[in-house]
Amino acid sequence: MRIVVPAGGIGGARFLRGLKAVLEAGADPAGEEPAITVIGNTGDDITLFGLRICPDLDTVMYTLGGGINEEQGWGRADESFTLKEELAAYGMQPTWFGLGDRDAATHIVRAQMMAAGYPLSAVTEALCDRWRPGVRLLPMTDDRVETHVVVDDGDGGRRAIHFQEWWIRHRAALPAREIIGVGADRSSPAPGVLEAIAEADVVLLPPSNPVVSIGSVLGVPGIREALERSTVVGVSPIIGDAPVRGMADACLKAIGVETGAQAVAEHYGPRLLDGWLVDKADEGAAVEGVEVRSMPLYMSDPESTAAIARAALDLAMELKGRTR
Ligand code: FO1
Repeated sequence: MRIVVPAGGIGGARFLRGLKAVLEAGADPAGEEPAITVIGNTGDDITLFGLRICPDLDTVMYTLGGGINEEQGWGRADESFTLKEELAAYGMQPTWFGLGDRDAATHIVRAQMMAAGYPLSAVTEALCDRWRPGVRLLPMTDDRVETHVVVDDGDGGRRAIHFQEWWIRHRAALPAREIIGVGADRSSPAPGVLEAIAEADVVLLPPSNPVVSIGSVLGVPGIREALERSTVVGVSPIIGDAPVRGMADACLKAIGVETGAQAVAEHYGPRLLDGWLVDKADEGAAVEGVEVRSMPLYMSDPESTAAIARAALDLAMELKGRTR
């Protein structure tokens, strides 16, 4: 059973932990050695203090590798911030980014390998040699793609700021007039991405941010088209009229999509989606050409998360059977 999961940060990582639990429980319908390939969003990446920081790749790697700060959902457990304090003491900007000491080692390894000419995919593989996440973690592209957010500049004009500044410093409270994947149109899928999608039995879209996480992965030319040829089941990141976590509503508003389980499925579209899991609160959701099923979607603990992953996998296998 080969499963491909395009993923962002916290929601995607937790969903993957549940999916791993389902497959490790031997509940694998096809009976083969299960293999999960994650296509990680790199649009959140930022260069700070000479370091290349890849929040969504690191969140997946730490969460599945056992090093994540569980309460925050990002960064390392048992973290300290001495480096951050020392940089601030020198007046270095920015001070709003929570750069942890343990986390910094990851970024130093990455910066050193990239400076030596290794592509991000090779760096990610090397970092995963330590963390052993139990999935194959591929960046969506080895090219530089960064999500920037266009906001009002207060003088009647507009300016673009890096997604991380908008997300962390401004808590996504500045109305986003536009969200741009800088470099996306010139990027190409990282080595192995299109092959993994072509060989996948099913593709699962976790409840990651549909705009800046899943949307960024779909924005790499060639990836959406490849996914459309597979059997895809998504899990709604919106329950009722609010995101389960994070600030997906602020992102959806920026692209003119209503914050709703049905609206997000319509945004992904029936060419991409074969199935869509919604929470009981959204039971009435109906999308032309998409098989909608409802179940409790709060990933409140490992058991409920595994149940969601199980339901998504079962629906995908059911729909795959139909389209064969
Ligand atoms: N999120 C915050 O809200 N505050 C932070 O200071 C912060 C630092 C940070 C450092 C490394 C990293 O991998 C993630 C970090 N995040 C922080 C989370 C990050 O902004 C988001 O998780 C993703 O970019 C969106 O999924």
